[in-house]
Amino acid sequence: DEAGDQKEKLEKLWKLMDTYEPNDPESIQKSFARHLEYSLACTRFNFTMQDAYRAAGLVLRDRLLESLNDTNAYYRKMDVKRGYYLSAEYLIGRHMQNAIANLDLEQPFKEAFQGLGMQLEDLFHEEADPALGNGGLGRLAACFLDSMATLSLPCWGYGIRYSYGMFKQDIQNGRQVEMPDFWIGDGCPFEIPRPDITYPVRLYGEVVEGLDASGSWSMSWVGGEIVQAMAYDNPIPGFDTYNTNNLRLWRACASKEFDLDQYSAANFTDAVESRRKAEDLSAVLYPNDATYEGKELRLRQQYFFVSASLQDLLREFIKRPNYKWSELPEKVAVQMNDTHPTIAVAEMMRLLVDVMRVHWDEAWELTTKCLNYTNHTVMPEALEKWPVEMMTRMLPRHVQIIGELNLRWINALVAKYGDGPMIHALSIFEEGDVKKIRMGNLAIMGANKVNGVAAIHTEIIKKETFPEFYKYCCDSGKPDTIVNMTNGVTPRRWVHCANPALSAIFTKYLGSHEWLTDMTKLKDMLKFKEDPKLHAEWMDMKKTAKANLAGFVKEKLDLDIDQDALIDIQIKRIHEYKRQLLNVLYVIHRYQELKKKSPAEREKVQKRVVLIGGKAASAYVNAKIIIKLINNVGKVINNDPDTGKLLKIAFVPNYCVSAAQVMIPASDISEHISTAGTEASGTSNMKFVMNGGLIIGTMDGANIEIREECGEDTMFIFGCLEHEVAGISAKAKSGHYPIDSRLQAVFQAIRNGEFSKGEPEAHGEFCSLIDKLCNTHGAGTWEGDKYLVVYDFPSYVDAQNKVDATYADKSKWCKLSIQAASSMAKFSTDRTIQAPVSEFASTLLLLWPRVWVADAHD
Ligand code: B1N
Repeated sequence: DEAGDQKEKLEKLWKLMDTYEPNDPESIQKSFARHLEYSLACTRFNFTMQDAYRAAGLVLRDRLLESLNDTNAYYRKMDVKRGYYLSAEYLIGRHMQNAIANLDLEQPFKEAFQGLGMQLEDLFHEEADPALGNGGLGRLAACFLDSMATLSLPCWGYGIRYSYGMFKQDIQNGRQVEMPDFWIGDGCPFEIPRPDITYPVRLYGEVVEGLDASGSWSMSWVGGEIVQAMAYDNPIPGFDTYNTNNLRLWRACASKEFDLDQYSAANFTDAVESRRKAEDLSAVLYPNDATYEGKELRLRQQYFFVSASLQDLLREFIKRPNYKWSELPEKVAVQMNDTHPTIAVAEMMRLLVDVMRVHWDEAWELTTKCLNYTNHTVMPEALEKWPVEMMTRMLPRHVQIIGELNLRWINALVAKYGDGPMIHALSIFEEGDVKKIRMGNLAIMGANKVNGVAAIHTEIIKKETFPEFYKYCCDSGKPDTIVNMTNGVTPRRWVHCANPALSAIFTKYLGSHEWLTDMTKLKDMLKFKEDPKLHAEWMDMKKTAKANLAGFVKEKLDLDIDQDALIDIQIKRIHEYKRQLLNVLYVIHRYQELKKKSPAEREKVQKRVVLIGGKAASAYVNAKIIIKLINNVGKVINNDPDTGKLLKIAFVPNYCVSAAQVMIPASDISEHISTAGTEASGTSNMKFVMNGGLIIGTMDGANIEIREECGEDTMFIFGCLEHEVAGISAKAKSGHYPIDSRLQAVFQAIRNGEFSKGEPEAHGEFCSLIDKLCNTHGAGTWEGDKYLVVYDFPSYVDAQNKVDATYADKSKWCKLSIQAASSMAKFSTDRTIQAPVSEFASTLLLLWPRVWVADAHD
């Protein structure tokens, strides 16, 4: 009989597939040769390094597919609760080195390629750096994926497969020039296109009311246009576990159900053009960090990936035999990464009520139990608000749903507080000339938990960002709706891969690599912190990292850096609140001090190399001027024969994840100098300290907690405190505070044109920057020293002096470095991810035991 016949054939196939790809060096070499020839159509005798990288990528992909498939089958079999991370950004960085490490294939891969006359590192460099994110928010998402896989948690990431990632930054004549980043180039060997997994996503159109097929009254959203979301899967292997999770990214494709009428001869090219336009949806990542542009395409992107992801996860839920909607919160937890995916609140309601026919009240209960929201910034300009007019055109049904939700919400609030300020603050709608939908308010209303990303940030959320919501939570007996989840970073990428020499030291002294999955083990390093043998190895490790950095800087900038100098690094997005300006003003001051000294005295000054890197949003004028200033200051200082050997400053172009992996290990000191209360957390601060770098910084974001963990002596703190900022600003408005005489001298040099010789345009720009700081910029529009650069300058100079003085004692510095790096357990994303699992498992995920999943498919 036919069925029996089919079963027999399948069993044959299963038998054939019964073995996994072997991982000895020779088998890896064989797989490599096979992929070169049969997947890439090269010959074994003629291929480029790029081909070799691709073939090696496919060798890894085979292995990743095995564990991905087994893991999926296992999760299904165990009917686990699943977590879904919804993020518009994933700054994943290169896959290859990380995948090799996490799959525990470092040794055989090394041997395999050495045996073929190739260095693995050379292959790593062939990989384009996937930059599907702007900065900390996107990188956090990527670190979370690594930790969720490593902890064997059944959690997937969902996002957008942008064809163009974060732009490439070129520096021409000292200015930023943006170049498109077509990272996808000839295809990424790690991703798995899934043409069979697509969902329709509707945009525009209208809502019609009426009786449906079953005779009940309902709303249906019809017309408009349909874009198809096609899945691209990116396997995310865990470290020291067989589990491999998935990052599913959606690409927009024209609808397959095209309208035949449109394809009449006259309209043919128009019709093709409209299909092409649909595909633009996932073309490009918006390059703004901590601000947003109210662009319609951006809202389309957000809805597109949210709708596809929720359709996908609900499909997985209803695949389960005898599913009941009431079980949804036991099986599904969704984390919204900032306001970008918060249309999920309305989309979940639409899918449950309109499509799945769940009763409104139950749907709302399920939605609010499943969704959670992370806030990442207190900058008011980053909390998204969409014009009601725009959203009504694009998502008419969602605006109806939001209207209904808001009505109920407001009614409940009026009953509690009467009509008044609470209502105005908490309404989803903002009144005004242009009526708007506040996505932050939609998120807090729809979320089970709301979290900030560092202790100070969470307190600011309660006091300043959403104070009325916090009051409402407290009055309703649920103050713990707003919780803190201090950020982290993954030690696999940021210590083990970025700094193999340091990883080897830890493993050697601790006797195992367990610290890579349990960073509390590093505490045992503290007993060696005075050990001269360790000191020697530690300094060697820094030397190796500095040599790598020197090679990198030579290649990018043709600049020689003295490896005995103190390496001082600031790498992050260029933003006024992050105060790269404060850094460069200090460097000018340091230069002036050096110039004043006699040659003999100069020799006593600590040598320093200051490296600054980061991208400016393309429309951010002041940030771009700051980049130009850094470059111009570098040109003068680095070429001055009096000081060139003692002080260097350079702007490192195109800062990205792979650049970070080279730069961070080499730093002695790094700058985390935002105005108190402005940087929600920061995460590079954690990476630097894990690599034995010390911090000069303000009492802001995660700096505060790092200092708590590592000890006050390991951090050079300066600047006013968060609670002092308002008072200082208020005073400044009625008469500026005095400007430190050293800073006056710096301003004078800038005004004299020392850093803009023959460049009148740059001169004007530099002067406008510092005029603003001195509060003489535009009467009546006081912005002045908004980020307290002038105010904090003197204490910053003091802190820098202390850095030099401390660095002079090499063994003291080394001890502090060991002490700090060994105290960073709190800042592993493993801790961030695990915290909610044990604290409130019902809202996030069930911890899944680490298992071997070979028998997953029955
Ligand atoms: O998120 C990071 C934090 O460590 C940083 O302090 C914080 O600045 C960063 C709109 C953002 N906040 N907001 C953004 C990014 C893109 C965008 O379009 C806002 N990024 C942060 C991780 O918590």
